Amino acid sequence: MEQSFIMIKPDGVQRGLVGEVICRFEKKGFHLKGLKLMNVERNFAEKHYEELNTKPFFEKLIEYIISGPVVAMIWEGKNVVTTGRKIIGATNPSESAPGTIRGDFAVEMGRNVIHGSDSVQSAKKEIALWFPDGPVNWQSSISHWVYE
Ligand code: DAT
Ligand code: MG
Repeated sequence: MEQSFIMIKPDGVQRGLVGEVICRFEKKGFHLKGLKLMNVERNFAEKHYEELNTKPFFEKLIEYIISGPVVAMIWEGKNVVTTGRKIIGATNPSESAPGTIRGDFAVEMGRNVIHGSDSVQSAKKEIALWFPDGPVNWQSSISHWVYE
């Protein structure tokens, strides 16, 4: 089953949005397969965002990600990568639709509350980086009420 790496950024943690974010993924029918609250080191944040390291906003982005604890999660379910990005909303909160996490809770690109993997391939890479021991092995006992 497909998995995505979802991270609540420091602003989301500070603003008390952890429960709200988890609630949206849970209620959708996705299953939580990994969860931890952690402070990330600069090197680690740079590795996570290595594809953006030539962008002019890179340094600001790293400072933001290391400015407080983040909640790192693995979510599992059918099309969770694409659907997770829809739940999260567009990168720039001024363009994120109402009803999305960024559309409902964010104003600025540099304070956009949450990260979600942009492809199955990057999800695999990000999960390996953030969860070197892999996901927690469990199966939801109500899966047959979500999946036909
Ligand atoms: P996303 O987080 O939607 O996957 P991304 O991977 O392109 O977006 O960029 C990572 C983060 O970097 C994004 O959440 C906010 C920030 N960012 C992206 N583009 C930016 C820009 N043009 N100016 C400032 N910050 C930007
Ligand atoms: Mg991205």
